[in-house]
Amino acid sequence: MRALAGAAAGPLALLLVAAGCGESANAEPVATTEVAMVKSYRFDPTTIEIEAGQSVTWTNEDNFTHTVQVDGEEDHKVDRGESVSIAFKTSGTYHYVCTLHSKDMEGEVIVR
Ligand SMILES: [Cu+2]
Repeated sequence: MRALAGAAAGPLALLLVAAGCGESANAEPVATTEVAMVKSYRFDPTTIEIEAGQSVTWTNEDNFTHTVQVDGEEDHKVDRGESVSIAFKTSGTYHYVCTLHSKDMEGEVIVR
């Protein structure tokens, strides 16, 4: 029974595993300048891609206050329902965190 199921489901199972990887752990960069802080304690999307000179706006849709701190920059507090915009002038990969929940909330801005 196990061998039969394995033979039939083999190729399909591989496809499902590949699709699952793309959506979760290795988050593909999303081309957008808008990031939401969604319930609970998450940046969505986690990794975004923009052009040099664009600004990214983070909007807090969660029920808690969060912050946005790009590595090496000042911290920006974002209360519920509020937002903050940060301009990225130079290309590079910028990691950022919410300093209140740095274990759970982090993301990346890739500037082309
Ligand atoms: Cu937070």
